[in-house]
Amino acid sequence: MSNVPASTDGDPELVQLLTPDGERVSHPEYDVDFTDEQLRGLYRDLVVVRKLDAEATALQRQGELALWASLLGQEAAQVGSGRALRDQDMVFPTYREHGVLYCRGIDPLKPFRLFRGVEHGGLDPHENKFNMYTIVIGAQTLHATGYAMGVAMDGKVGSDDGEAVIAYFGDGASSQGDVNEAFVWAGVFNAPLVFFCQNNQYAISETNERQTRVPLYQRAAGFGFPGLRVDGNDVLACYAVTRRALDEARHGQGPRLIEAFTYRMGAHTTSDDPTRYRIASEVEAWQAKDPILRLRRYLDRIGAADDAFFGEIADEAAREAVELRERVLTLPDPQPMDMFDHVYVDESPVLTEQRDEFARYLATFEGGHHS
Ligand SMILES: Cc1ncc(C[n+]2csc(CCOP(=O)(O)OP(=O)(O)O)c2C)c(N)n1
Ligand SMILES: [Mg+2]
Repeated sequence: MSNVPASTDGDPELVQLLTPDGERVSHPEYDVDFTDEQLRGLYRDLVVVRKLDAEATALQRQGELALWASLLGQEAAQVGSGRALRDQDMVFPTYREHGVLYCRGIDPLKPFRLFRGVEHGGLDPHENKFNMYTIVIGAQTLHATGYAMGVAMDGKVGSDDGEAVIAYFGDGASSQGDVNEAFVWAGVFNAPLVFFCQNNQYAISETNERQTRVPLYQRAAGFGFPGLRVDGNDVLACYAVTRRALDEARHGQGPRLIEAFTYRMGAHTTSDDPTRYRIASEVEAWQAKDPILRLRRYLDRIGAADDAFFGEIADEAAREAVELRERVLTLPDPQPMDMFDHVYVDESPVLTEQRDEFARYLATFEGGHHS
């Protein structure tokens, strides 16, 4: 028996603007008027990020990636929140935020360097205001808190041009000490930070019942800032609540917690087999709440898109996936000496010594024989 109220459609606690049937509903507090062009743009993002993600899973299955953490099912949470960011905002992702990365305008090839094992990070956090992927669960929430406190100390909050920070994490991460410490610090220092929890209902094989006795968004109250739960499969609602929370943070109103209630449709990563711990009917029930399907139904319903448009988007996504595949397969392997680069800004004498010694060692392999 679950102690956590299941989030269903019509749940008054759940912010929703688009039902699974593609019906637009209004919300007294959170509503946004989207133009047809914006709606088509969001649909395009959802389809492309899903397609690129499927390509990545295929590449891993073919031995071209060491690992992949799929975003399948979480496209709306990522695209909605990702498109709500303003240019000046800073992002701290986990290892699954490929959709946010895409919306940030970052080359989708970037995370593949990490998952192919040809680079340790492969991202300059300053270039697009998007930190490196973090695999240590919850650690990025503390990094984000420190960064956001710095933003406030630099006087960059308090106006429309203010900077806000968003930290992504999962339902499982909410049990980590790091996340709870981040809540304390962000709360008492009024940091301009949006905690964006994608509750995909699993921490590998562990369910929500093993993480919490209350809905996660309610935790925020204990730390002294507001929290809300949004339908994580509704791209419009995810956009609306994130936009508002970021704007409140940039104006100096402090942190907010958004719990995007969604479902991990795929495996935890390509190393996982979810059929070992969950039943098919549960997955099927969530297929009916698919984030892409509901937006497509809505676009159809209001006549904002036709079959030609849906076909074009599918073709475009397929083209992007083929291009990505080709680029992944031609990523250069690193040279052994590269491991000494970027260790320190100013190299230490000990490292120089090690570098020289390793170079001499490698030289003994010249000619292909090592005796
Ligand atoms: C500090 C730490 N402990 C354990 C792990 C192993 N681990 C990797 S993913 C994961 C579950 C995370 O679940 P959640 O926060 O819900 O994120 P999701 O994978 O569902 O997106 C765990 C325990 C880790 N990477 N780091
Ligand atoms: Mg999870």
